[in-house]
Amino acid sequence: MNHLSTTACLPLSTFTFREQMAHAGSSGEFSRIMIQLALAGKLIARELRKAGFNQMLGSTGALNVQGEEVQKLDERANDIFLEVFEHQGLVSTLVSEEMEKPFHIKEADGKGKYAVFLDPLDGSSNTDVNAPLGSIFSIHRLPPEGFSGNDEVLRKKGTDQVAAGYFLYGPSVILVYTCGNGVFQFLLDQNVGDFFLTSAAIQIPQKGSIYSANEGNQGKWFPETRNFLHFLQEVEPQSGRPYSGRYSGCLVADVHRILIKGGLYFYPAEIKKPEGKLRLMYEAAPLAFVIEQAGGLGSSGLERIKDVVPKTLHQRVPLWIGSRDDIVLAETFQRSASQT
Ligand code: AHM
Ligand code: MG
Repeated sequence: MNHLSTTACLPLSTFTFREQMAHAGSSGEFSRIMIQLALAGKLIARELRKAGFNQMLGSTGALNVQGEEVQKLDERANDIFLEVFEHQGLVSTLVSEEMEKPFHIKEADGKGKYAVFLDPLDGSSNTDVNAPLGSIFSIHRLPPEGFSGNDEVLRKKGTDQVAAGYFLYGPSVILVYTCGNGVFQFLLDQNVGDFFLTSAAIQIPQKGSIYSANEGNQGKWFPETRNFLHFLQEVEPQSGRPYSGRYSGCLVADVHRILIKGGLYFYPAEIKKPEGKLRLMYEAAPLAFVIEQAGGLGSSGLERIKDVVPKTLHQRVPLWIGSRDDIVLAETFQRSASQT
């Protein structure tokens, strides 16, 4: 990994314009989208910092489109993303975990070339306990006629993503993203109010020694998944086992750890929920894009995540993501069952 310090003084805006201008005929539109996303990240980080003072912790009492409890901060984070793109004409459509239907921005009619998919606040069960949170985004190009109300133009494979990334709200706020030419990390300088490039061309270790999964669900898993977990826990120092378990309840935080340290995260298929828990278009596919760009793999256990064709916008998928060797091994266990 190429470690840069913030003294290199490369703010996100300068970086994205410079990158985009390297492409002939570029309009700068994509850089402007990244800057609006960064603005949303900064505003959400501010909300999280003061939530304890503003009665913004806890649930709204409502359920979202997924049937899950909506936290007040889920709703606020979703509103912030809408506010930074509304009236801009930059992005045509926003699809979010918190909204049943795509949100169409009328100012973009006839010019907005992009749709943005969002998990506005990932890991929101962590809000009440001051544990890490994230936001995930994925950008797709729309056909020239734009979004006409038919979901079909939005149901694109992960391989069609133009860019994807996440914000991680931890002890510091970071932005990690890829446009398909490597993975870049930016750190928010709270005093200056800007994101600065801190790492370029991030590479995930080829093999790790950490697994991240909700082991409390073992009884719901298929036997091959339990067997795999037990394999990772066996003591065999020459093959680097046992692995250490690390699980925060925030996908972004756990996958970021895996990106930097190696190993794998998995949220597998369950016997009663073979589709898994995580959402394809705004959780699994964007993180798979980042991890693949860093040299790792993202899999459903049987298929590359980026090749899964969405049937619905809020589709779920089992997710196995991380270091190349670890995911190849996990797939071997998953396939062993499909062959019996
Ligand atoms: P969310 O986007 O509604 O927060 O749900 C996704 C989260 C992930 O961040 C996390 O890895 C997982 O769900 C935790 O689920 P569980 O509590 O079942 O372990
Ligand atoms: Mg999430």
